[in-house]
Amino acid sequence: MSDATEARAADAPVLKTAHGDITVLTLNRPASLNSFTGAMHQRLLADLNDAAANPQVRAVVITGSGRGFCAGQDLSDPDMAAADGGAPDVGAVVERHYKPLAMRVRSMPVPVIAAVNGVAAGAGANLALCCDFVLAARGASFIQAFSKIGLVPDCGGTWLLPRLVGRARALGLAMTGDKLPAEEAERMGLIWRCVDDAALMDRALELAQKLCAMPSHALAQTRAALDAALVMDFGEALSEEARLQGQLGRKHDFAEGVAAFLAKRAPSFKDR
Ligand code: T3D
Repeated sequence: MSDATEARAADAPVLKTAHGDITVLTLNRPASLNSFTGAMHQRLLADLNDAAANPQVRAVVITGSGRGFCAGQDLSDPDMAAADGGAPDVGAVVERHYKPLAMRVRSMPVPVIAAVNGVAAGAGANLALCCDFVLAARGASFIQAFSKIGLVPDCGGTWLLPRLVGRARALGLAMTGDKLPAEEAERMGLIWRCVDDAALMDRALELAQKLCAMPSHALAQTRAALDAALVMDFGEALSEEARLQGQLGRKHDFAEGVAAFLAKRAPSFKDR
């Protein structure tokens, strides 16, 4: 696998490295546990948009530098303060930054893996939960920190939490703001897997590599179908499955998957 780190200042808010077909985006404000500033938002969204538009990219990994994954909003970022010095318009910040970010992650044409290397708090926790897979180091933790500062979960938290772990646990996590260790997060089904700290990036890249060899378009449609089915009745979900299979069945990747199976060879998928 060839690695290439894009030339950026060492203190750029997001670092970008290509590992073959995988783009690794590293949140890079370690002194404040990679909390979000306006500049970090802009860079991350631009990098995700670039990855989405680049047909060479078949998986994205998001991780953090230093001991944290992301501590959510940088509570001291002057960019987030009200221009007139009054109370900040937190809703506008969420609308301007967190909603586009969450929507972007959830609509990527390729799988997105969060490699959670340390604490993930507030919108940082929910950014991870927006991803298709959350792999967390054993030493990592998840905190719905919002209640401690008088807010509700954002960056998709209100939608994601009850769907991932049920209402009782979602409410417990959101109301207490307690720290949830990665192993417990795995046990309750909040995340995909907890791995040894030192193995985190290797495991994340292995998973990404496996996904790179799979039919990206069908994987993205699988995500969309599962999300859509949550608000459908059984019959509607069956109809949606038929509609999607109708589309996918006409694509290159289906013909290639079947041909490869019959020829007992590895498939070469390319649809986006
Ligand atoms: O505009 C809007 O606000 C809308 C958007 C809202 C979305 C949100 O994400 S709201 C939730 C914001 N996040 C938080 O409330 C989490 C705040 N951080 C913490 O509670 C703790 O830092 C942690 C539990 C995450 C980790 O604790 P610990 O003891 O391991 O580390 P620490 O010492 O608290 O933090 C290390 C440094 O990072 C420290 O700076 P220092 O003292 O070494 O100079 C700390 O101030 C800084 N830091 C951590 N989180 C943030 C932060 N600085 C700014 N903003 C942060 N969110």
